[in-house]
Amino acid sequence: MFNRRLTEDERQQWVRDGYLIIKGALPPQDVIQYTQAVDELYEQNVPPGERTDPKKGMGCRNLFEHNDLFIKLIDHPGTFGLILDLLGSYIQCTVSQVIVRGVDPESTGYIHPDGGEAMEKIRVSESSLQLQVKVMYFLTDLPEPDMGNFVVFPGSHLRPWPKERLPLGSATPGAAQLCGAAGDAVIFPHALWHGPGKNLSGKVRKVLVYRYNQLFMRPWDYEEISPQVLERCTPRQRRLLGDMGAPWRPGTYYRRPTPTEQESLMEGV
Ligand SMILES: O=C(O)CCC(=O)C(=O)O
Repeated sequence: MFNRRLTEDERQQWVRDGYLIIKGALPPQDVIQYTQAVDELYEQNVPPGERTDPKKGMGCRNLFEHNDLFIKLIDHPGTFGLILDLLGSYIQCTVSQVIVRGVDPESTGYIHPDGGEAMEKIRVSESSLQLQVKVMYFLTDLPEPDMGNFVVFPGSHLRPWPKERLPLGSATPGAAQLCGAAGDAVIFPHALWHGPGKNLSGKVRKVLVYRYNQLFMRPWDYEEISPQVLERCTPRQRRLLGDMGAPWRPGTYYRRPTPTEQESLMEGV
């Protein structure tokens, strides 16, 4: 089922640069459907008079409540095999987010590692599973820089985060603005210095961001997923949203809930 697994070259690139670009992670049909779903959210969140203003961005989280398409993306065949290769299978999907980034010529960007005050000081070694991995799906073609591209500092996942040197931006030496096409995805760990670049393109840039963590970490977007959403999920998706299939007991999020459940949910890998 999961048609993309990490190749040896990709593993080496991940260790060295700290990110991977997955060309065509979403097929064209999916790009159309997800763009429509994002546009619907934009209409719900942005007042009619402001929708034609390319400066008007939007952020929206916990997408599962809004549209079942966003549930499907939890274990999308174009990326989920890679998530399992990088994190192992004791994981939870802890963020689902739309970011529509408006035109913003003055922006210096917002470069950061993920996870907040404590997690930004933690870096895993090259032989470790990751603590967290994010997948950003481009829904907009980004053929050149300064279109609101995602900015990364290759190799920065191996270095301490230099808080005292802030702000870093897309013009800072070492920064790389990632170009690509709608449907491509970038996968990156929490420790990589990253953020949005300037958008001078005259139009908004749309992405979807899904974050996966080890099961023993807390979700970011929600405390618990609603029963209404869980009802609409497959067993694997429910498990990936933290439903362990049994009431909580000590150790629930540290060990497999039953001897066979974990393996059966990852079948087809
Ligand atoms: O919108 C962007 O390009 C940046 C998103 C980001 O920094 C994040 O998801 O952590």
